[in-house]
Amino acid sequence: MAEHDKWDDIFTRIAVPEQFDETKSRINSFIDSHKALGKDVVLVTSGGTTVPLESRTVRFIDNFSVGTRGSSSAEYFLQHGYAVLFLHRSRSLKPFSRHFSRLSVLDLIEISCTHADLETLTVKDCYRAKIKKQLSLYESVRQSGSLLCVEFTSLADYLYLLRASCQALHSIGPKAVLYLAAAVSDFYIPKNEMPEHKIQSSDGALQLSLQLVPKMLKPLVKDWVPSAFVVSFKLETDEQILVKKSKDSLTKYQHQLVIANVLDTRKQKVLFVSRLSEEFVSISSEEMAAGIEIESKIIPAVKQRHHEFLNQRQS
Ligand code: 9Z3
Repeated sequence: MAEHDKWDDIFTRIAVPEQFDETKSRINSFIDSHKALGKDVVLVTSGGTTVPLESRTVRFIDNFSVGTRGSSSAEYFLQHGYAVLFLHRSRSLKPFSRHFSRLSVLDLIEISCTHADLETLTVKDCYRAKIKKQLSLYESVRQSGSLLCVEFTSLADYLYLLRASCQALHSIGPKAVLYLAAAVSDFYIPKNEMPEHKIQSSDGALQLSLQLVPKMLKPLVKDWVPSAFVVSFKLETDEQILVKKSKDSLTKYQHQLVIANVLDTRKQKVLFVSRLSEEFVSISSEEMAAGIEIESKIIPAVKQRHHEFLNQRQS
């Protein structure tokens, strides 16, 4: 089967997300409003996908990604003037609220007594400045309407929503950036091969047969958003194969940039691989200790390359 047909085929083999039409209209309105303003728009994908083992899902296959890269990158894109369509795994980290992900609401507030019988809930002093800072950033983004968060859980949700987002972004041409940081499963179980009910352990040891997910970058670059600036991520655990695999990906899919990272060092260094160059973006141990995030350096570097790409298209 030709690659293109495999892609069409997979959409018939996976379940359509709940409320797909409503979500699609939210995405379309968001893109249309920013198109009217002439803004650059980035689609940031973030977090891992689940692969259900049963239709009425009790068990699923998952991966490590919590969405740090995607959620922090979204904040820096907003700071750099982009509107952000944030396609993220449900309950993974989100821009602004991510700064409090290790805390529960019960850690943040306390009961204080102002008068004898009057109890009020107040934010603890030690968190006040941090909350105020994130709240005011969040509020200004909310008022400008420059962030739309859309959730996925399963691989099927992700694929449908990715395609719908790309088709909407197509209308803004090279002003669109795709920043594909989500850790997407390479394997899935087609819906007609999935048992409806919970798999019973009384049936003995479980053997799974998973199908390969066709690589989505192919139709994405070729058909869905052919004039956008496309950034994919390449994750490996073995640094030795990273550059070759990134270059192979660029050759195969013909997109603009691969950001290559190794699992253990991904928060400290990444390698930008393009057709003409390879360049490290990193932060020092001192910067890391001071709370500087690598995404604060990645995003300006992506923006610079995106704008060079835009200038080439316009000249
Ligand atoms: C990445 O490489 C991201 O940087 C991470 C971020 C998933 C490592 P966290 O969420 O992690 O901050 O904890 N994303 C892409 C991973 C991936 O599956 N890439 C595919 C591949 O390497 C190609 S698109 O084959």
